[in-house]
Amino acid sequence: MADEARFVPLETETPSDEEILRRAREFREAMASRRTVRDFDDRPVSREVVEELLRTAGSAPSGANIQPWTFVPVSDPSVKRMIRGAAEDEEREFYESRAPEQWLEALRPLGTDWRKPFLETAPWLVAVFVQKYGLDEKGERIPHYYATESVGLATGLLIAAVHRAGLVALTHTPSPMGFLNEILDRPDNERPFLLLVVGHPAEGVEVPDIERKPLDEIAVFVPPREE
Ligand code: IYR
Repeated sequence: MADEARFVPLETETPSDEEILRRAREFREAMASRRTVRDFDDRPVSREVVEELLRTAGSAPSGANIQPWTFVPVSDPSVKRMIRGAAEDEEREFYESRAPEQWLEALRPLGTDWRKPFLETAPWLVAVFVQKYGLDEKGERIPHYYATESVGLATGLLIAAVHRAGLVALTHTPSPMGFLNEILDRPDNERPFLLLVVGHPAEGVEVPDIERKPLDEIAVFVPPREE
């Protein structure tokens, strides 16, 4: 029966405890140098590279394995120009009137403003959409479970893949992002999740002097309990 659970052996390996610790450290160190960058070089990145990055993103776990994501990579200059225009319209509104003072205060250390030239400079904009529900052949809605969480996981893997490849990314969230459906011709069941700007950093780029929280501020280990 097609919809019964079927299992295949897990492709696995059994590294030693030392090897596991070594790899955990190595990956932690590799990821520690990842930074969000807002100044991009116009050096191209091949479509083949982007395809590999997206395959990694598509390997994320998802609710009921529905894989409720659509990635829309854009490199065409005229489409990038349209996206920049629409994003800057929203961002100008945001910075000049919509954003509460407290929000602007929180953003100050990042040095951002409404101008988004990177939306044209960077070689790729990957619009990430959440499929809120699916559609069967008859156009009936198919429920999706934990769709937003799943797309968040896939995007995290995508960001890690970008870094691992030696590229940089910016998670850009113009708000509202509905213009992405129009410009990129996506259907109503897809909601924009974010726009990932991908490419090479501009020469001599600087990033905000901000810190990551130490482990003891992000993790609370439960002590072993006495019986
Ligand atoms: N979307 C705006 C504002 C912004 C909001 C957050 I939360 C950030 O972490 C960074 C920026 C912009 O892209 O400038």
